[in-house]
Amino acid sequence: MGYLEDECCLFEELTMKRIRCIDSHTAGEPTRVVLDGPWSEDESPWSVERAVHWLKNDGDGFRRSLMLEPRGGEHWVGALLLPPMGDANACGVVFFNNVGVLGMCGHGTMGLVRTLAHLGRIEPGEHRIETPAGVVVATWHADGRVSVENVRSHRIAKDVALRVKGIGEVRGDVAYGGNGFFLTEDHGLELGWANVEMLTRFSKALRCAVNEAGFAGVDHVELTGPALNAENNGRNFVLCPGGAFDRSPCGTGTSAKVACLIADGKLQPGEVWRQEGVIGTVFEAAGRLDGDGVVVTVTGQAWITGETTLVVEADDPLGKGIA
Ligand code: PYC
Repeated sequence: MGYLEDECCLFEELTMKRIRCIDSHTAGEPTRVVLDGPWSEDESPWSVERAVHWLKNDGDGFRRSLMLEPRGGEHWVGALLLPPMGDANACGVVFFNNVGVLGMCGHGTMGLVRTLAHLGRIEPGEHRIETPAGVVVATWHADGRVSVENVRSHRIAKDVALRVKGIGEVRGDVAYGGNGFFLTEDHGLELGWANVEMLTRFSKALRCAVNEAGFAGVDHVELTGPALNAENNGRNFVLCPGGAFDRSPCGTGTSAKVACLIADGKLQPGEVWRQEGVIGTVFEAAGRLDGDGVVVTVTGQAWITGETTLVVEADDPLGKGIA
């Protein structure tokens, strides 16, 4: 059933939209899998490319309804579930947040896989998922964990010196892990939950500086440092597009980090890197060399938090969210 349709009476059909979603969190970061797409039943299925085009052009109100307050919030990531285009694939997905469409999302893929299992649509094993960044291979493990073999990651530029307004010079790497990242250890800040306002302000200044330096594709900033828990290898704080930070260690950010570590010879292909995020939750990752990049597999776990039907009443002035 499409989101424009309604199971209830004709009056409600004319006055409200219902959108069924399954909500989950992956290591603390929420994902809202959207089951009711904007297409009509007689249309041929939408590909990932078509859904991205629609979301970027005509579907902004749909995204905003789901992601902005009062139905969402800036830390939410949405995942529009699509039918697969390739026979070998389980589904397609387009991730988005409060400011736009994402290329890939590691925690969101784990949330999607948990959701598909919750709905009884997949069994343990490997599942190929089409995303705007390319096909990723997710493994739903019998113990509840999810591994995501991400699209190929690579370092774009090493040891870039940024002039950051009000801060001075900050050096770091630019890398791709399914999204564009500026990664730096050069911050002198404590990577803790109590410090997230300062970390967010600092990271936003870095994002402006890296974009001004000509890296327009960088929309995530990853501050890295030593792990607080001795079982882990490193800790991070990741600013997502917009103003929210990732509560999880960030799957695409972990991929970018592993690609840089392998490029520097600080991590060997196949060696496990335990990445702690800003709230202390952990993803495990390991990479294998692939051409001039690294294919990183990131493992974590997601939990269902809600089976939601969002309602948008036709006369709601905030039907498309608070701008
Ligand atoms: O896990 O890749 C990720 C991610 C990107 C933005 C939020 N989470």
